[in-house]
Amino acid sequence: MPAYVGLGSNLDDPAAQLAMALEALAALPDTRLVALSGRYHNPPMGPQDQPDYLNAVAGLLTRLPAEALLAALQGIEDAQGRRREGPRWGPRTVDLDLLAYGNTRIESDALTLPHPGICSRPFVLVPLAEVAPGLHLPDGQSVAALAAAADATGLRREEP
Ligand code: A4P
Ligand code: MG
Repeated sequence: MPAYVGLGSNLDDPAAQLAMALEALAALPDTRLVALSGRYHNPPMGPQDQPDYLNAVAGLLTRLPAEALLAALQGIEDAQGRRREGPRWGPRTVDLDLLAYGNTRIESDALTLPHPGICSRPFVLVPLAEVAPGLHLPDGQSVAALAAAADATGLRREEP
């Protein structure tokens, strides 16, 4: 199954946090890391009294079920010292969001697919369109079109 993971960090050397998370993604069982966007510096969404974020999107091919993949992502967050207390949208060492898992739609307590933030977040749309320009969300929206219409003024791209 093709799956897309959004990575974000704004604490404890974000570039190193993203690199570590990518290594862990590449090492997941029954999973291959097949695509990686550039890294984007951008100002925080949510509380403004926190450092800027570094965001990227990874493309996976996986045989893990969606729930198991989410659990694995949370395991990587925990291994990198992610603390779950603190304000909503507060700073974090690493945040791994499962953006899309094939064409699957899920709405359970633990997992919403596609991730509800995709359409409103330029720091997700722009790197996602980079790795998956032909992707359509289950409702038919084109990720490339959404990215082209997004306000990307705050995004500054670095090579992967
Ligand atoms: N969950 C449900 N569906 C999913 C999914 N598709 N992927 C549940 C990941 N998690 C999913 O997540 C809270 C719960 O969501 C989990 O228990 C999981 O079962 P979390 O990562 O523990 O909490 P969170 O990340 O603090 O909450 P939230 O509301 O998901 O925050 P976001 O949306 O991740 O936003 N600004 C910039 N510039 N860049 C960023 O990356 N990120 C955030 C966090 C805030 N501001 C940012 C950025
Ligand atoms: Mg999250």
